[in-house]
Amino acid sequence: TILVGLENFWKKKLVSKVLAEFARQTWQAGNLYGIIDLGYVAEANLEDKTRALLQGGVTLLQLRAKGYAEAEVLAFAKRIRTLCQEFSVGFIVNDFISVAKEVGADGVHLGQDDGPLEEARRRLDTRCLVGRSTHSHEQAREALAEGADYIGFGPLFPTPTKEGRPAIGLADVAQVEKEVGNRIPVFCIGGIKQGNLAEVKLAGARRVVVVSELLQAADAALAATEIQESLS
Ligand code: TZP
Ligand code: MG
Repeated sequence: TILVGLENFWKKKLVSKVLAEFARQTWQAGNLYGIIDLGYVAEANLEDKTRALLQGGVTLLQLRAKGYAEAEVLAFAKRIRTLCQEFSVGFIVNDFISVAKEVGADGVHLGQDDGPLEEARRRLDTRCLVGRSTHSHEQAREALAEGADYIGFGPLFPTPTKEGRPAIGLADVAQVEKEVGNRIPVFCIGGIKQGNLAEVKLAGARRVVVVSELLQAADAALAATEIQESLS
C-alpha cells in the first residue's frame, strides 16, 4: 500500500503539472488582457467589475492598485482571485510578488524598476507567469532575454492611466511583434480603445491591454467582448 500511495502521489503531481502547463499556454495564447485598476474601480465595485471583464472574455486579468499598501492589495487580491478561477482566467498581481505568492495568483507583473524577473521566478511556483512592462524596442528585447513569459509594450498613445509616461507610437510595433512576439506574447498597451483598434492592428499588434476604455464603459462586458472579437 505504501508503494501504491507513492504511485498515486506521483501521478497526481504529474497530472497537476500537465494541467498547469495547459492553463499557462491558454493564457499566453489569449489576446485581451484586462486590468482592474483601483484608479478607476471603486473598492465596493471590485467584484462586479471583475465579473464583467471576465464575462466579456478577457483572457488574463491583472490587479493594479497604485498607492495602496501591500496589506490592502492583498485584501483586494483575495476578493478577485476565486472569480478568475471560476472563469479559468489567469490572475496576475501588479508589483507585489509577495501578494501573488500568498493568494496563489497565476503570475506577477513587474515594471522596469521592479527588480529582476529572476527574483519573481525564484519566489513563485514554476507554473506562474512573470510579465514585464517595456517602453522601447530595446527593453522588449531585454525582457525576452531576461526570461519574461510575456511583455506589455507601450504606451502606444498618451494615457491618463499612466501619467508622465510618453507615448511611443506605433512605429516599432511590427518589429517587436516579429522579434519578440514570435517567442512570447506581446501585449500592446496605452490609450488603446475601440476607436483606434483598427489602426493598432494594422500596425501589427496581435494582443492588447485595455484599461480605462473597459473600466469606464457603460457595459464593460460588452466592450470587452467587442474588442475581443475584433482581435480574433
Ligand atoms: N502601462 C503602460 S500604459 C498603461 C500601463 C499600465 C496604462 C494603460 O491604460 P489605458 O487606460 O488602457 O490607456
Ligand atoms: Mg510596477
